[in-house]
Amino acid sequence: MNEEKKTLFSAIQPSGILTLGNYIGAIRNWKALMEECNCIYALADLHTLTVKQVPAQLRSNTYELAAIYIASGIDPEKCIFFVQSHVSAHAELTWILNTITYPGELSRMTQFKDKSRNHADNVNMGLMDYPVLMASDILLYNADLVPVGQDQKQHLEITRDLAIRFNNRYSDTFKVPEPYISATGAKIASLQDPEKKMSKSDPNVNAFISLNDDRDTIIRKFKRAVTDSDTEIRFDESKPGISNLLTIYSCVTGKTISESEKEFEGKGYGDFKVAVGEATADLLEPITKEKNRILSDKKYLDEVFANGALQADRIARRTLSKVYRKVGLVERKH
Ligand code: ATP
Ligand code: LTN
Repeated sequence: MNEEKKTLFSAIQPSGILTLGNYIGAIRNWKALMEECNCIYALADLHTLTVKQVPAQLRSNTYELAAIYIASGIDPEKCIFFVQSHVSAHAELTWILNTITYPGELSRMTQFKDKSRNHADNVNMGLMDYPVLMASDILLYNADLVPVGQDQKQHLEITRDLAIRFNNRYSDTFKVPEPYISATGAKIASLQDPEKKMSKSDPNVNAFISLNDDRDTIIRKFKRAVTDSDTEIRFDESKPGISNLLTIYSCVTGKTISESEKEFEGKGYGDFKVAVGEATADLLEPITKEKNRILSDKKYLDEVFANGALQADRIARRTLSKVYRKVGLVERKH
């Protein structure tokens, strides 16, 4: 690791096939940051267990997500790329941090409230403890920056609170991380309900673009996207559907919002929706192809995982030993 560069940590859950929202809000930024920072990226498989998973599906989703990352330009040679459950320090630090976390601050989290509602038959301790595991992920690596979407900002705040609380109680140990939320694409909305975020677990498949959708499906979903009854293609808070499509168009083409507005001046919603679909398909097609190629080589992915776990474990163990010492646990000598 280069000492002069900032350390950046992020993770994504292998809880299903990624959406365009995940790509724009997470992966794309991670790639851009790889040159500037020492990057550590994890597949947060332990987090996915907070809602019911089909075991075989979780395993295949984890490989699939790894292949998507690599196909999107996250080079495992240039960052530390690993599976969260391969580094046991994450679960171990969670236990210690749990002892300084109050139930009230966890039950207040928006994601906990939302997920408790959506998974009413399985409101488990893990779901409530989700932000503490996330704090452990980040604090083990002394990360300066954590790129996340807007929806994760609250979890970053609790991570900072826990770091400060621990440092105050036991002396300076953790670096207090900063969120890194990119200005555009921080929140891509659902195509069916532009007030909601685009989410891979949405029961309505027309609400999201999956990275596995083919060109025709992508275009069809954009054609069906919910918009208003106006005709003007203009970015405006009162026009969330069109504004979302403009954001997507600008993110996938690299054009600014005002360039995009100009391009479609005088054109109808129909033409615009097809153009957004075409541009999105142009971006995703080569990634999907490369992902399928990588996915057919499990041996390569297992090697990437083993190598990443080794590097991550070295850093995480060092932090965990320090924490164990600070809280008064007897050091294991051999
Ligand atoms: P789930 O639906 O299973 O809760 P999700 O689709 O919200 O999952 P996560 O795995 O929770 O995805 O998030 C992965 C990353 O993608 C996070 O950094 C998150 O902020 C970002 N992200 C998720 N959805 C969007 C979105 N609609 N727009 C922008 N970024 C997003
Ligand atoms: N909860 C995050 C995924 C995640 C994460 C992290 C993000 C797990 N651990 C640590 C940043 C840092 C989400 O994006 N849904």
